[in-house]
Amino acid sequence: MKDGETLPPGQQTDAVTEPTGSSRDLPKRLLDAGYHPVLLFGTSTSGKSCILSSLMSYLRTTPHASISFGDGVIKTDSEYGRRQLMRAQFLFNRSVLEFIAGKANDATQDEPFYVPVVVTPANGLPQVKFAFLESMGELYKPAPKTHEYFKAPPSEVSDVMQQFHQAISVIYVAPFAINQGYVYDNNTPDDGAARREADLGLVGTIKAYEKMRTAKGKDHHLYLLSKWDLYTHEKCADTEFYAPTPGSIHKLLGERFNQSWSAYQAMPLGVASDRRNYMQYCSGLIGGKNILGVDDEIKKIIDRYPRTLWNWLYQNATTKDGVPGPPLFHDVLPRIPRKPTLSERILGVK
Ligand SMILES: Nc1nc2c(ncn2[C@@H]2O[C@H](COP(=O)(O)OP(=O)(O)OP(=O)(O)O)[C@@H](O)[C@H]2O)c(=O)[nH]1
Ligand SMILES: [Mg+2]
Repeated sequence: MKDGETLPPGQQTDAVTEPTGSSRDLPKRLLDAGYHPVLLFGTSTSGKSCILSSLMSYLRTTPHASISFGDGVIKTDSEYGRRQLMRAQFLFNRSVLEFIAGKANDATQDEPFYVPVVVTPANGLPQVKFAFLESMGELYKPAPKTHEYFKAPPSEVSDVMQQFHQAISVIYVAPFAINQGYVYDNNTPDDGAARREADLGLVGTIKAYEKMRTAKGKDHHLYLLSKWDLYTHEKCADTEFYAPTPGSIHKLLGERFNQSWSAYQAMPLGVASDRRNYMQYCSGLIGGKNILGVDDEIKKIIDRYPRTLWNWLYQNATTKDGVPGPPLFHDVLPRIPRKPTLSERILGVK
């Protein structure tokens, strides 16, 4: 290792493992400082970190809004807190800059943490603060040997679910394919066992949310079909890439993520039931760790994804008395699930 270089969090040799209970005051700190928590869930390699990097990269490489690190939210009076801060800064600075330079994130390790960011739109819309949960997918893997089949969420998640009484946004990440790179071909399902695990993992998350979330009424939910470029074999100019019909997404989700997609649509959300959306997402044309360079025209098409997701997040964070705030960008918003028509169900047509 060169002088001055830091190892990625998790590979730090002096890292001391402390009980995750040290996160206990985080919900209050986030509330007091006016943050909107964004919880991302999904098993390993579902694409969570790349989604975060693509969101932050987008604002850092375009003039629509500035994004800065939210200082002062993470308490640093313990080794645990200092590690949390360092990992959040590492993601915001190094991982995002590497992503912009064409390198995808490494697998996330250790305990979950939040990345506090402040988004200031250039056009005079209100500033909004977000705290993005970053965690390793291993935590959401089913635990078939336990009587409940799923592990309890880590305290960094359960504390926010139980003690944060304002709105949160929850994103359930279902990867179109698990294996990295362009491995999918139409005839051979690429990685059925891993996908079943990803599907069941999301069921566990949905059940945990139902059981422990204390303020469901204000929350917003998004079921996200990630790595969408693998579906269209990186053909981004194809309408199926940038504007697939609801029928095709419903069909895919029904086939590939039947259990979690069903559980998602059946979640008893009460007054928040219309705040349940879904969309496909592409963080970039990524093969392994390499993000392929694209021309300006394709970049604009791919950028629709972070724009749409930012729209959704920004509106969620600025919703007042059930009325969504203004969109950051005038792009399409994620859709509300609807029942496929008879012809879609029978023929799979769009
Ligand atoms: N083609 C393509 N590949 C993607 C995309 N997003 C992620 N990948 C691939 O999937 C791998 C894993 O993505 P991550 O974002 O690190 O997955 P994660 O959910 O954070 O995984 P853990 O940190 O292990 O929980 C990446 O290294 C990429 O190779 C995408 O939008 N398109
Ligand atoms: Mg990750």
